[in-house]
Amino acid sequence: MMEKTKHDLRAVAGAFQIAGDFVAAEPYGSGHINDTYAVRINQGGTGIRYLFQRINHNIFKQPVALMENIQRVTTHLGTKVAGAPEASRRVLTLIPTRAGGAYFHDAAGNYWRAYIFIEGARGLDAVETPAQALAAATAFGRFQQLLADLPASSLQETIPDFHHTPKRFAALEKMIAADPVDRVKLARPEIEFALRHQGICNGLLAANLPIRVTHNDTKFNNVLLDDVTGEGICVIDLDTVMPGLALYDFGDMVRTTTSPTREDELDLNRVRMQFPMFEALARGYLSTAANFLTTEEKRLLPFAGKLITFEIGLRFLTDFLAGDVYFKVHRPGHNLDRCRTQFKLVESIAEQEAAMNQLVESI
Ligand code: ADP
Ligand code: GN1
Ligand code: MG
Repeated sequence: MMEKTKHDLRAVAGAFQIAGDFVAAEPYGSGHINDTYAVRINQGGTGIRYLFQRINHNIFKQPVALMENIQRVTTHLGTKVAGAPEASRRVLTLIPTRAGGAYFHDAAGNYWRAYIFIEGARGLDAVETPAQALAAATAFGRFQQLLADLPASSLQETIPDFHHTPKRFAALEKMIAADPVDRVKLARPEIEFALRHQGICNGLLAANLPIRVTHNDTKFNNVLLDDVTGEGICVIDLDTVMPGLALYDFGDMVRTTTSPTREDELDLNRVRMQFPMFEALARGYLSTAANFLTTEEKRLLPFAGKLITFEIGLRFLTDFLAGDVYFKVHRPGHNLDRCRTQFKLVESIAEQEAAMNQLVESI
C-alpha cells in the first residue's frame, strides 16, 4: 500500500537510476528543514530502501551549489573509505538521476536527491550513554580529519554567515524591534536573557581561528550509530558542509549530546550539561581531531559549546518572534520551548566551564 504523502514519491523515484518497482514511501526522521522519505523499491523480489529528500529551497537558496558541495565531499570521503568493511554504510552515496545528474528538478520547482539507505543504524534525538557521545564525537572528528586535505575554497558558502553569531544576534534585535506577529510580549524573559549574554557572541570570531572544511550541523541525530556495534558509522545531513570553524562542530555536539533531554523538552529542571557526556565528547573528538587542531582551538572547546548553544537559542527565539517561518514546528510555542532549553543549557555550561576547561587541558 502506498502511504499518503505530500509529494508523489513514485514519480520522483522514477527520475533516478533505480531499477525495480516502487512499493511505498513514508515520511522519515525528525529533521527541522528538509522533507525526508524512506522509499521502498522491490528489486528482484527483495524490498530495498532508498532515502529521498526534497531540499528546502526557501532556506537553501542555492540548491545547485549545495549539491555540488555534497558531491565533492561524498566523492572525497568515498575515496578515503574505499576498501573498508561496509564502505557504503560509512559515507553517504548519491544515486544519480536518469539524466546523470546529482539531483532532480521537478515541474513544481522542487529539488530532489536520493541516497543509499544506511540500514542497521539510527540517529537519536537525545543521548543516553557516554558511549554514544564518544561514538558520535569520534565520527564527527574523523569526518573533519578525512576532509582536512580538501581545500576549503573548493566548497561554496551556501548559507552566508551561517555561524556568524554577532549577525545572528543583530537579526534577533531587528526582529524584536519589528515584532511582526506581536510575540515580543510572550518572550520577555528569553529576550532579557539574550541581551544579558550578548558578550558571548564574539568569542570565536575574535580568536582568529583557521578556516577548515566543517559540517556546521553536528547535532546528535546527524550521525547514525550502528545498531550492533554502537559505532558512529556515518555522518549525514551534509547540506551545510562549508568552510567554517572546527569549533562550531564541537560546539554543536556539546549543545545536542550532553543533556539527557530532547531539544524541545518542557521540563527545564531536566535540562543540564552532564559532565560525563562532555568528557566522552572531548575524548572522542580529540581521538580523531587532535592531530590537526591548534592549541588555541583545543583550549576553546568548552567555550564553543556555550557559544553554539547560545547561538541556536538566538535563532529559535528569532524564529518564534518571526512567526515560525524557518524551523518546522509541531505545536504552538515550539520554537520558544526550544529556545528555553538552549538558554537553560547555556547556564548549565557556564556553571561547569572551569571544570570543563580543566578536563580538556588534562587530555
Ligand atoms: P534534515 O536536514 O531535515 O535534518 P537529514 O539529512 O538529517 O535531514 O535527514 C533526516 C533523517 O533521515 C535523519 O535524522 C536520519 O534519521 C535519516 N537519514 C538521512 N539520511 C539517511 C540515510 N542515507 N540512510 C538512513 N537514514 C538516513
Ligand atoms: C536545523 O536540518 P537539521 O534539523 O539537522 C538547522 C541547524 C540547527 C538545528 C537545530 C540548515 O538542523 O542549523 O542547529 O536545526 N539547519 C539549518 O535543531 O538551519
Ligand atoms: Mg538532520
